[in-house]
Amino acid sequence: MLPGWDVAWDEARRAADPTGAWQPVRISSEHRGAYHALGPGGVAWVELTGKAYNEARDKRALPTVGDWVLIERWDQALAANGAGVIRAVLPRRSFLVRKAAGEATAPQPLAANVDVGLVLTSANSDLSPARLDRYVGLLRDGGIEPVLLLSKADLVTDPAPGLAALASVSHGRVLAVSSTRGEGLDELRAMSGPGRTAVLLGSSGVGKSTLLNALIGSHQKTRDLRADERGRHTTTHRELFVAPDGGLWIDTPGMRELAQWIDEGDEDEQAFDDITELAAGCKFRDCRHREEPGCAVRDHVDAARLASFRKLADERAAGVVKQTEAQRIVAAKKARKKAAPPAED
Ligand SMILES: Nc1nc2c(ncn2[C@@H]2O[C@H](COP(=O)(O)OP(=O)(O)OP(=O)(O)O)[C@@H](O)[C@H]2O)c(=O)[nH]1
Ligand SMILES: [Mg+2]
Ligand SMILES: [Zn+2]
Repeated sequence: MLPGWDVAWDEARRAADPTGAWQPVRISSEHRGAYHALGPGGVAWVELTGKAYNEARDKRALPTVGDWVLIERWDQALAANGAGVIRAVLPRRSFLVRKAAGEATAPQPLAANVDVGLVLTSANSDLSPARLDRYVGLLRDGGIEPVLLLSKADLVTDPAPGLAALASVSHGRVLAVSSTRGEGLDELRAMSGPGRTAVLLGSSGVGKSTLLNALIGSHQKTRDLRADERGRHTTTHRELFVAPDGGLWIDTPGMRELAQWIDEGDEDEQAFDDITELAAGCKFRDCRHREEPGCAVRDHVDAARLASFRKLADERAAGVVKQTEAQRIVAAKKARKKAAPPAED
């Protein structure tokens, strides 16, 4: 079995599947309604039935990266004979979900069954207490231990002030790391390590994928600073990797705004970083800076600027609806294809 599987998971499996007919595997990435899963024998495609997909109340009811799921026809899926069918999602031990912003959006699950959330801030750039505080809040809400990392520690002469600033945001652990010098890697492996799952979080370019490569020797794409790619996301989707020592690590694309739930390669809200910072002072976490009471943004941002921010938010909201509908249609089509009687068995 995959590292991380234990007696308690085995019990959960028996409760969901008393005859033991289905194979437990772990979701490693998500691709518009279909999934890659890691299990005995390697990686294979798995997917939900159209019925299960359509019955899901919102995205929280669907499998996400890190979920343990039970699969029918795993062996065929491994042999690349179509996709395995997800029959059950085992109850989650922890669950990282990004909050919704605005009425047309819905909560977005980021990862399930994670033990440690590593939030990176690069030592050579300004730290944003508001943003870090949101990460810490989301992690704690999801039952995940937050650890704040000062990344690229080799770029400063003294990491102590940076670490002190991080410590003032979270009462949890803080650690300086340098992927180029290999500093802090042993401490990180000790925090997560065999059988445990860690998720790497933080803005684009802070060095999440580079750190993962240093930790586990995987081949995640990292940004080439020689190319002019400022603001571009290098990692484009969330993915679970298994380290040689049996530690499990989830890489994520940088997120600029945690309350927004379109991630994966979105950059225009960078232009509104000032609003994002001020928004930390709003009474409501999901404040849209319109009519909400206790808004800290409305009175401090120039009207024209606020108008363009709202326009972007509206476009987003419309885009969100389109995107989920498109995903639904793709999944339904696939499910119909699968529902056709198979040639054999
Ligand atoms: N000096 C130094 N540079 C680093 C370190 N870690 C990463 N970098 C550089 O920072 C840049 C961004 O690193 P990535 O690992 O691609 O950043 P990321 O957080 O994965 O970014 P996204 O995938 O876009 O979210 C690359 O050019 C790295 O070489 C480090 O420890 N020290
Ligand atoms: Mg990356
Ligand atoms: Zn507000």
